Parts: sequence; structure tokens; C-alpha cells
Amino acid sequence: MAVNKEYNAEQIQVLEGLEAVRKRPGMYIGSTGTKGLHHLVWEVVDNSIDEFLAGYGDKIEVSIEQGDIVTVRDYGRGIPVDIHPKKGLPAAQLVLTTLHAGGKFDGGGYKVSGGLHGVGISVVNALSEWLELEIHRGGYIYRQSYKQGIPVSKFKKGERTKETGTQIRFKADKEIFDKIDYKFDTLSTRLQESAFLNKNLKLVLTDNREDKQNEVEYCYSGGLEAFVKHLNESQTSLVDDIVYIEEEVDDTYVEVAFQYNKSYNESIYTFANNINTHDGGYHLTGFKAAITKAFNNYAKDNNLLKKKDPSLTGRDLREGLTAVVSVKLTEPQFEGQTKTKLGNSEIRSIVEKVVYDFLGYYLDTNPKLAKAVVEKALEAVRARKASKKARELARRKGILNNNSLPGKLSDCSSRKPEECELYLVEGDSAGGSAKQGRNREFQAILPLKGKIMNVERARLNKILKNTEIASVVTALGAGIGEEFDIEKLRYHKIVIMTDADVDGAHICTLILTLFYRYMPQLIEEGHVYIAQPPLYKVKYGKKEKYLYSDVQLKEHLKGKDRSRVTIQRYKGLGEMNPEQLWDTTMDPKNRKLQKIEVEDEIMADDIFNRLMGSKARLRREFIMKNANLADNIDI
Ligand code: 0RA
Repeated sequence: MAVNKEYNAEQIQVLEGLEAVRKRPGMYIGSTGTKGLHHLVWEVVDNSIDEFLAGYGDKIEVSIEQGDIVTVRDYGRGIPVDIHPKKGLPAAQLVLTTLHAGGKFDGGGYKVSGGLHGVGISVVNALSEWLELEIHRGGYIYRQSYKQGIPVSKFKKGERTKETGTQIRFKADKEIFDKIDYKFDTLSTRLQESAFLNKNLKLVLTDNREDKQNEVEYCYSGGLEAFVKHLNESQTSLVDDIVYIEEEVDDTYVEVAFQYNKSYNESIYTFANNINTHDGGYHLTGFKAAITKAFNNYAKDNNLLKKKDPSLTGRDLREGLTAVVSVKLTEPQFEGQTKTKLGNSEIRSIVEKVVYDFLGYYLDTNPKLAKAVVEKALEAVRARKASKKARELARRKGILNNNSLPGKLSDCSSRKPEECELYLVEGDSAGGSAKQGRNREFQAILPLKGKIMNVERARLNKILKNTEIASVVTALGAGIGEEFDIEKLRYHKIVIMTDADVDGAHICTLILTLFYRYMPQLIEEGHVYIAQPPLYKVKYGKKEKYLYSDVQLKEHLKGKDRSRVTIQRYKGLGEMNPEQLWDTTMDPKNRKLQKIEVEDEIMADDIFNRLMGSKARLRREFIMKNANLADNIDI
């Protein structure tokens, strides 16, 4: 039932706006896949967080019901309900139906907006099969319902209430989205991140879907200090101290926390108005400059450098550093292709000064930390020199250029990287079958013997000495680390093929760790895949069928005469002959490849830290919790 049958010019504009969103959803939420679906939730939650940042409401509840219906409730002021003087409609209705309904916060305050965010909840409305709005404000509850963004009821004033806030309940439109299935872990990780970034904000996530019941609650009074503690949980810290800085300069809020661990990774996460600035920007530059300057000053003042030593470089000083830098500003400018780089140049000197001034005093009073960091950096300088030598040696041996390919590689005949595939195969025997079974035109085979080295626990100079790693690097032809050049990549599909058992999963993660840490572009640009060999072969009478999961097996056996069924369970790739391996796992027509995608950088980092880091307990916990690795491959 439509409320207004006759449309005036303004309403037509609204309809056209909503139609534009439905026609090109990708323009507003990035994609119509899982990522885009979750964007709907972030859009509403970010609006609720804006209320918290403006000083109203300290709790946000998110819940998922059966049918993937999402409810977001906040305790802010509630969307204004008064009639807009010019448009003659309730302000809330305008907010829900007009693109970029502005006017919000044009009097200071930080708002979460930029990138794909801040497109407005009207976008969520337009992309929902239905949406129910409930506002608690001025002593009353107000309600309105919509279908695909269009009001289907009047904006009604209901019963009295003592509360304030907004509740938005919506069902994403199956006409728009490929698949509607919210992932609890994705929502949970992001909400936890929001809790770290907004100290004292309570975020509750409840999953009420059948068989998925779950609830988590996040609230941190420690802010970023708690964030860094969490990030470093899987690491051995260099010293226990977490440096925590919080300051407001004019209208800009700066919050920084960092801690050093014994690893060689640098993990700095930066945010501007709660938005993850993956591509950094001026806040990152300012922070790095302050670290370099402060520790160098300390080292010089305390005679920790020898006369002939040059200053410590920023890179050396950031080995093992885990840091989070968050700024909140009134007019954020986001730049770059993905709009995830902070472009406000004035932020550089603000962050640099805040961090440098703080450290000047802090390092003098905490010499244990200062000395440990300088010592670690000096060690990094030595390792860098050794690594340079190792590189030169590697180059002479041909690891870093493709003059000579590894002896174990059975290369393909095509020289067009776009069509070439490299199979990294566990074990020589499976490697042999793959070599015989493949299409030698475009498929190359590199067998890997046993386990490759864990790169999470070594520096580059050691890594390059490992023969298995060296052969992978040589075969790919694009170098490693800072010298990695994706233009030189010899195969655009790299397929990891291991047994479907614990050892296979381990080898797979070792290879993924190598790629993630030393050739991240391979994963970012979608070149890495995992082969899915079948788990079962079922014979029914004369018919044979390969099955790839227990669910498939159960489906397949339904209604069959069990006495005529024989089931073979494959324990390893080696049990298949070359022809079977081709049919089930390598033939582009039949095979299933799982593409490796990084859904959330921080989550992926955490997963690798837990899996490969120095604490065996966390690794065990992680593997137990995620026993079925294949389900969790969307790192
Ligand atoms: C417009 C103006 C104001 C708040 C909001 C919108 C608002 C939007 C959402 C979306 C979810 N929760 C929300 N809470 C508030 C300012 C309100 C005022 O000035 O009173």
C-alpha cells in the first residue's frame, strides 16, 4: 500500500535517487557480494557511532535473526522527527529516503565518513527488501516502514517512552545481493575494532539464527592501549610497556598506542575518524617521523651509537613494532583510489609533535624500553647488511632472477603469464602424478618436499637460504620482499595443492604466510588459489562420482540402496592416478579452486601471528577452533 499515489516533483526526485542506488549498488556499497552486504550493517552502525562521538548514547546493539534480518539499536538522540519546513515531511523520512541527506553535524563534531562510508542510511533503505524504523525521541516512539526504500506507511507517533535513540531493522534485498548470509566473525571482528577505537562505547552482537546462536560484547576503557595489547597477544613482547598517548590539539584528537615484540614484522594500523586508512597518509608519516627522531635522539644522548655508526633508519627502528594511530578531525579528506589515505597535510606536524614531545620525556623515564628498542634496531642494521649479502649471493645463484629455473620445476610451454598456472604440490609422488596428468601447455608443476620454513620466525637472510622457498621464488620469477615486482610474475594463477589432512593444511599455511609477508601483492591481486581435491569416490552400481565434502556425500547417499554403494575415502593426493588427478583437481572444466582473499587486514595479520608466531598455545587454540581450515580460508 503506497501512502501517496500522486507524486510531486520532489518525490519523483527521491524515487529517481533510490532507483539510481538500486541500479548501480556497487557505486554506493562497493559490491553486491558478501563485502557489500556487510557494508549495509557498517553504514547503520557508523551512524550510531556518530551519535556516540557527538556525546549521546554509549551502547549499540546489533542482532541477526533467522532470515538474515539485522537490527541496529542505539541510544543516541534519535533521528529528528520534526516536519521539515520546506519539504513538509518528517526529517527522519528525509534522512531515510534522500541520498546524502546533509545538515548533520554542520557545527563541529567528528563524523565517521569517507570512502564507502557516509553514503547515508538511505542507501541501506534502498537496498533492503523492507526496513522498519523506530525512533525514541522527545518522550514518544515514532515508526515508519519502507519497501525497497519507499515508505509504505505514514510516519506515525506511537506510545510514550522514557528512552531515546534509533532502531533500524532491515532485510537486505535478494534481488540485489548475490547471497545473503552474514558472517558472525566478520561482524564481530569489526565491532571489536570499533570498540577499541571508541573507548567506553559498548557494542553488543547477538546471533539469533537457528544453529548459529552466539553473543559477544565489547567495551574497552583502555582504548588503543587495549587494541595493541590484543594485537600483540600472540607475540612475545620485547618489554612489557605499552606506550599510550592521548591528546587533543585544537579541534583534532590524537590517540596512539604501541608496543614492541620480538618478531621482525612492522604492523602499524592507522585510522581517521574510525576509518581504517589502509593506505596511510599524513598521520602515519607524522608518527613514523616522531619514532625515528625520538629514538635516535635517545641513542645519541646516551652514547648507544658508536662514533662511526650512522643514525638508525626508521625501518630498523620499526622492526617488531605494533602500533595503532587514530586521529579524529572535523574535516577529513580521504584520497587515493580506494579513498583510504588521509590527505589532511596539517595532521602530519600535529601527530609528530604530540608523539615526539611525549617520547622525549617517556624514554628518559623508561630507559629499559628505550635501550631494548635501540639494541633491537642495531641488530636489524647488522641483519640488513647480512641480508644484502644474502641477496647478492642469491642473485648470483639465480634465485632472484629467472636466468635459471629450479631443477624440480616442470615448466609449461606457454610464455604468456596470463594463461599460465603454477601448481605447488606437496610431495614428490603427488608431484609426479600432477606432472603426468597436467596440460603441459599452460600448467607448470613444482613439487615441494616436506615442510617449507616458517617465515614468521626468521629474517630475510635466513629465509633466502631455504631451498624450498628459494625454488618457489625462482619459479615465480618476481623476486621477494622490497624487490618484489609483480610485473615479472611468470604465472597469474598459483595453485597450492596439498593433501586434505592436518599436514597438508600446515604446508598450505606455511606457503600462504610466505606470500602474505613477502609478496602480499600476489594475494591482493588475486593470484593465489587452493586446489580442492575430492574427499570421496562413491561407486553406485557402475556409476562413479567424486565428492568434495561430507555434506555432498550425505546428499549423494540420500535414497540410495546402501548395499550397492562403495565409498573410497582419499587420504592423500598420492592415492589418485595422474588421470584422476587431472579430472578431479586440475582440469579447469571440473576443478574447484578456492581463491585466497584478505577480507580484513587486521584479522589476517592476527591469524598469521597466531598460526605462525612464537606462542604454541595460541597456535593450538587457533587450530582447534578452526579445525576445518577450508571454512576459514577467507582470511
Ligand atoms: C540526523 C540528525 C541528527 C542525528 C541523526 C540524523 C541520526 C541518524 C542515525 C542513524 C542511526 N542512528 C542515528 N541517530 C541519529 C542530529 C540529531 C539532533 O540534532 O538532535
